[in-house]
Amino acid sequence: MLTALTGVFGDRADAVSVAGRTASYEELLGAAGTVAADLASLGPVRAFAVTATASLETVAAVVGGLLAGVPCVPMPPDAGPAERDHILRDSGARPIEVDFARRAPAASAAPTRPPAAAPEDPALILYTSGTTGAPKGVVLSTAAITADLDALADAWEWSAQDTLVHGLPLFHVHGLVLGVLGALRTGSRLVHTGRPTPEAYAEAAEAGGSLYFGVPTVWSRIAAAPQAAAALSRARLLVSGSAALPTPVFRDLERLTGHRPVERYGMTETLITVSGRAGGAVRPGAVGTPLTGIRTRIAAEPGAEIGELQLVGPTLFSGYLGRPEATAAAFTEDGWFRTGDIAAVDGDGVHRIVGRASTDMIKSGGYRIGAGEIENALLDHPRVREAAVIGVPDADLGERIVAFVVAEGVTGAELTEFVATHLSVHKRPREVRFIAAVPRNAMGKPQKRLLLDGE
Ligand code: MCA
Ligand code: AMP
Repeated sequence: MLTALTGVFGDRADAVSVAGRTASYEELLGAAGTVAADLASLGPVRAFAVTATASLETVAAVVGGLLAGVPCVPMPPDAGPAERDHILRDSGARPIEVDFARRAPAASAAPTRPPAAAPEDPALILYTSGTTGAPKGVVLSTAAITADLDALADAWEWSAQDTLVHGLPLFHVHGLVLGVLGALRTGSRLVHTGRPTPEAYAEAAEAGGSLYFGVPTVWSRIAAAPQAAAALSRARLLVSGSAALPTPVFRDLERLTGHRPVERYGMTETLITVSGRAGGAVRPGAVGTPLTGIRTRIAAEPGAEIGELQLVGPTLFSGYLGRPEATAAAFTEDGWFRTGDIAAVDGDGVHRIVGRASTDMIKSGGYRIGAGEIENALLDHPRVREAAVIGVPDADLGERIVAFVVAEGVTGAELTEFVATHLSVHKRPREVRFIAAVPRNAMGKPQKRLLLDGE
């Protein structure tokens, strides 16, 4: 997995830089070895958890888990107590703290032999929201991760000559799998900017950044900061993903940076499966063609050209942790993964994502947020009788979370704060609207599409 750390790419003092702190591979491997030794001393553990701040400590923890063959559960640093408890209880993971500077005594240092784990063993367990209920643990094997990173290296001509720049959270596929493990696998230098601001991305370009990752919100903020955007003209490749890149943002980036950004599509459960290619034709609104090893199909009604995107390939997850029924339900009878995304394939095989099957899955700022999880948090408030949550189109965030509630004696601000004490901060509603009743059909099922009627 960690080609770079085996020394193939040599060492350099500035191999990995996160939020202003820099380490060589040797220093990273030292800290990761200490984590691996600590994990070994715990005896058999199912998994371990780290609070995944944007830091060298998080990188060391994840690499340490790979060395020890113990799966890592990266937890959102802003998770409220309820979400944190759920993740720890559901995964059975042991929380650990990492001190980057500490070194294990030589006797207990991590073994230098290859990790005990087989490629099919779990490497990461990432918690992600479904349409209802609490987040589920997506189990990702080393084999799936390496298959994906190698396919992406191929698609993007990503190599040890690159300096990867991004500032994305380290508890999701985008920032962690692509943004950290991808750099280690290809041997490219990594500059994590702490936060993905236009100024930080521009500064990194002046310091040699060549490959840039961002969610559409990040790219739209860069497009609105022409000076910062101009600095990115020195880059080799700009890549957007996690949500749809609006065409006006694509056009603005092209005008300001001289680059046509490459879009790619993926999910926590499948990793990245479809992408544009470096040096290939790229068009706005399209996510490219399947990566090496991935097969896709559109499950369309007879005569229709759009339908659910389904896929198979070596990058798929091993299952939802401890939920065989949910895992089975995610696949068709003939074994294809049901993405829940509605797509079309153009004549040249280029895929376009045109929507999602369920209104209950919200994408805000690139974060995937289940409406049901927020509704449950709101319903825990003693003053709330009914709650319905939807994503409303938003120029900056793609969608913003809006909660419709039936409640008396409580303010919208209090309810927003209440959600933040339960769940991650980014799951707070941006707006709370008070209504007399949630519209329902004859069966009592909420009719969310009616919530915005009459506005
Ligand atoms: C946010 N704020 C709020 C509320 N929400 N305040 C009051 N009420 C609210 N409801 C606060 C924030 O805490 C922040 O405060 C300030 O408002 C600005 O927030 P925001 O606009 O959200 O900006 P941001 O904090 O800068 O976040 C934008 C972001 C972020 C950086 C684009 O959304 C982000 O990091 N997204 C990346 C998500 C991601 O990596 N997804 C990948 C999933 P303060 O300034 O005090 O902090 S993996 C995936 O999807 C796959 C596999 C794939 O395809 O990649
Ligand atoms: P997550 O599991 O957080 O990675 O979210 C996966 C979802 O993000 C997918 O099911 C899509 O709905 C959405 N997504 C990811 N990349 C793109 C993209 N390039 N265009 C449109 N939607 C995307």
